Amino acid sequence: MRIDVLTIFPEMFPCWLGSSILKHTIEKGLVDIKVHNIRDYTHDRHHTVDDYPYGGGAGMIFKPEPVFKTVEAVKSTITDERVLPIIMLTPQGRLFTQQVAGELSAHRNMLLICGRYEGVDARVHEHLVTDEISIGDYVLSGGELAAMVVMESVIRLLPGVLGSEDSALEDSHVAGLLEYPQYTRPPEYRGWKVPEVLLSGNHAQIAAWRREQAIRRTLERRPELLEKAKLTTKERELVESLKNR
Ligand code: 6GU
Repeated sequence: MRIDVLTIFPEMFPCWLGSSILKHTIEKGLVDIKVHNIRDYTHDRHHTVDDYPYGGGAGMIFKPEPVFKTVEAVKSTITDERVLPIIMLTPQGRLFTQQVAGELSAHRNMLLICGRYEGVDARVHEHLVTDEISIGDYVLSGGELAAMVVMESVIRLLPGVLGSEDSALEDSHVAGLLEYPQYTRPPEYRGWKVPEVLLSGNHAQIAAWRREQAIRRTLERRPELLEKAKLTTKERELVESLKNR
């Protein structure tokens, strides 16, 4: 997958790009990330990317021209003819979830535009972008951190990125449940013991225990997730009995 990121703060990306898992993924050629500075696509002496809002109000608004110019320049370097999602990161977007990450991971290319909190000229939204994504109901000053969040969750779903192919399947949220608790050595630490079943070597019992723990944890922390989770009749009964305690 190739990802092009458009930003006015390109200096925010190298540290994240150099972090270990991502670095290996890039070196293996599984993903290619290109960061573009929108300011490089301005033509005035001051490299202006924003301006005051028509009608008044606080903050500055991204001008349309530098954004259109950057997208058009980047698009002209993409030879693959499959659909190219042009995604704006903005608190006005649809909510980013594991399912959206899965959708995006199927594309050959994607283009991410880091918006800014105060706003982007509406013509960019109306005539340039194909999708708008928010990473949650809180406000960031710009879309850069959101773009990194989206990229990191999408990239780990690409074939060959994770060591064992099925480890992404066990993640929280994939099955609609939170993950069960994990333990490593020692078997006893400060008097706190690892649950006996995990030391038993009985794989069926371990799987059953983990499943139940995942359900209990989800009920306790994120009960709304259980409505959409795929549970057996027996598991639904367990949920009801736990609720009625
Ligand atoms: Cl994508 N951008 C900004 N500026 N704030 C956000 C966000 C995005 N998602 C949640 N808050």
